[in-house]
Amino acid sequence: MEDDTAGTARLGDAAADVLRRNDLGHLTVAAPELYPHQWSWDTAFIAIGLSHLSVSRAITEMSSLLTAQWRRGMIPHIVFDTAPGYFPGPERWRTAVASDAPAGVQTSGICQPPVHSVAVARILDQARRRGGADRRAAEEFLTESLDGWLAWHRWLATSRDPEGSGLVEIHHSWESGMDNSPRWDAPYSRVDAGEMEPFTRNDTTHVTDAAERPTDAEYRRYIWLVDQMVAARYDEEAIRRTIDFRVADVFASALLALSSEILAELAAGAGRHRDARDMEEIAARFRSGVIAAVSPRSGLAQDRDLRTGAWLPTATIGGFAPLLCGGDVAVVRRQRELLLGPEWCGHPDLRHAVPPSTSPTSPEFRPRQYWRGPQWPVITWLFGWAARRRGDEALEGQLREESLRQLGDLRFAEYYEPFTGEALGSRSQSWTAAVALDWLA
Ligand code: 9WN
Repeated sequence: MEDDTAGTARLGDAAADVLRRNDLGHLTVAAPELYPHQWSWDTAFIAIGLSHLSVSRAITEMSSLLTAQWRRGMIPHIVFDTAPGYFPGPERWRTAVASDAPAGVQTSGICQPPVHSVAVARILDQARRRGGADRRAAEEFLTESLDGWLAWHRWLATSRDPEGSGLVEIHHSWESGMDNSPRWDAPYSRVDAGEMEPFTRNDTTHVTDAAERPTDAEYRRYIWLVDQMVAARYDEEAIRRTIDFRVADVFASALLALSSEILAELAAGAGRHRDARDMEEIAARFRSGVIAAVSPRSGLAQDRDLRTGAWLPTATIGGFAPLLCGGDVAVVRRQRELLLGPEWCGHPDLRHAVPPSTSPTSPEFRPRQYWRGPQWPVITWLFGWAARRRGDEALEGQLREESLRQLGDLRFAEYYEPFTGEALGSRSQSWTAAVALDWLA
């Protein structure tokens, strides 16, 4: 990016323009063609970006996601709008078979990582800074929506960790938000997709090169798991008994710890002290779960295949979960060094020194393929934001500067080739534009 005011203004204007173009009024689509619906964790990042343009529009974004909350507390990973063309759509998810799906709105039947309270807190900060009607609206929104966010966290802490391990169990890699990351290769190698209703993918038609997306073999397994959840009528216990993919996700666990800590602060600020204590307990349990998953050898946190009990040591960005939730000073210090070192951001061939999704030194690294190597601006932002919260302004500053240089191409790509800096996946991706706006604020 040009290091001047004009360049900054141009980036801010272009980012705001992406969000305006992707705005359907009540929700912002994750991307114009590839993802024409509302996604759960995208919504949180998008609302953070929107809060710099309009506090009330940011609130609408979060509220419309909450109207799709399932009755036991789950926030679904997709809320479908009417646009055709995304597969799997509501007809494959068939959530009407579930006993707790919401009425009057069509959703998928799984969840995504809980980053929503980060957005609620950010909206509130912005609104308090602006004062007046914005402040009143954001405080009212917090009061009205708090029970929804609390129910979401409680659902994750019980339904997705019934034994109190401190790690969130997922039943599909879509729930991790990092769909084809090599994190999931070993558990997927044990998913044997059998006879199934035929389907046609649409995603590969919306990218320049289909090889930037997951493979057909991966998609068969993705849809196989969807069909298995439908057969279990989305009953969590039945799913645990029957599904071919059960993994403890260390990155989602760190986000649950971090977000619960924030939700505790929000609840305490609203005078809800018992709820605040509950959230602090959840934060402590999942923080410990994440720290216990750190490999002393690699220094990275590991996911765990719950069907075999095996830890999953692949060197992906998911391993830096402790940098999000903290919990052990020595672990965090070692991870910070690792992140900036030659296997990650300090790799000499990187165009921009931001975290690749898989270490370029790992045998599983693929520089152009989705979560197998490319850099995702939203993930860079997340690490920057968590660093700042921890008081590590130096790390945040470095990630911010490099990320802004990457985003200076004004493509707002979903992900970037780490060596060439080429934009990959979708363009005009909403959450990429949103994090640009937040970096600039
Ligand atoms: C499946 C919307 C979503 C992100 C995910 C990203 C990708 C969907 C897909 O797009 O996943 O949920 O169809 O590939 O992996 O993190 O939320 O941007």
